[in-house]
Amino acid sequence: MKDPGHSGHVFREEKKLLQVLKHVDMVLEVLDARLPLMSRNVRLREMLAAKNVIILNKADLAEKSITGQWLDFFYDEGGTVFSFSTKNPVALKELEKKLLANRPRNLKFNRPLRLLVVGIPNVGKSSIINRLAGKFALKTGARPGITRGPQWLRMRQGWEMLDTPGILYPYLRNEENRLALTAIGALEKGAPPVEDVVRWVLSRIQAREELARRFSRFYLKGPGLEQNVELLLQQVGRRRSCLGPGGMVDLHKTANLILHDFRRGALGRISLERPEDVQKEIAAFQDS
Ligand SMILES: Nc1nc2c(ncn2[C@@H]2O[C@H](COP(=O)(O)OP(=O)(O)OP(=O)(O)O)[C@@H](O)[C@H]2O)c(=O)[nH]1
Ligand SMILES: [Mg+2]
Repeated sequence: MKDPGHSGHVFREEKKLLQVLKHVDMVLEVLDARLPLMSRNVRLREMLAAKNVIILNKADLAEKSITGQWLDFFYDEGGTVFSFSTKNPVALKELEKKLLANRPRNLKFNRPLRLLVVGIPNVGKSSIINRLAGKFALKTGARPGITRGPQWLRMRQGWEMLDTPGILYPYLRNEENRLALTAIGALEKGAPPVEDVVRWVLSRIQAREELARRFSRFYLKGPGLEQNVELLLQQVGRRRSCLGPGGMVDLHKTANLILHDFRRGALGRISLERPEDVQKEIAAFQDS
């Protein structure tokens, strides 16, 4: 299958964004709080930089302390950044206040604030607008590609917001990026096999003792700290009766179960990226 990152569709959508950019006051770049760097479309950020505000959404699914570290990370880069969760009513009031505080100073009297919302698929762009609008005006869903075209919507605060379809980075060649983006539901067409996606999520969980313990407690009802991802998959499959012919563990079924639980937050808050890991990778790269 053709790599979704290469489709002409991406470039057409980017062009449309550039056309509206001059008519908006602020751009809300929505990232997934569990995966802020890999869920960032660098091309979009560069195109829209001047008016950019970053929102780390789905903060209810990410580890609080790590989200705090990411806020510092983006702040240190000189950006305006907030964390948010559509599940948290308090966060809504705070976001409204912060957006107002960041509006351009030269906004003409009586002209409504105009905001453009961008990001990769499934990070919650339409859900954030619905929350700000106080109604379910836009279709949302737990898969990428729900929003089909740009759509303006008037908010109860008088603002005008433009929802846009999710746009992936067009050169998505790095296999780890593809696994990670599939894990958070941003990539579907041409996605890697679910077993590999779950192996990747498990490798992230296994790398951190507290997450590994929590995972084992959830599935295996014990403190078992199985280090081998394949054995762990087998154990979960057996424990959850994901079995195929001859009583063999059905890996596909097991992986789907784990991915579903991860995405709905049943495994607890899990941040898949940490600033310290990224900094270590950069240091290793520079040493090599
Ligand atoms: N747990 C949690 N789920 C969220 C949050 N925000 C959105 N979601 C869910 O994430 C899924 C995607 O939300 P959408 O608003 O459709 O995402 P989108 O970015 O508009 O996606 P596209 O239109 O496909 O690009 C939906 O199932 C939402 O209910 C959040 O803060 N926390
Ligand atoms: Mg949408």
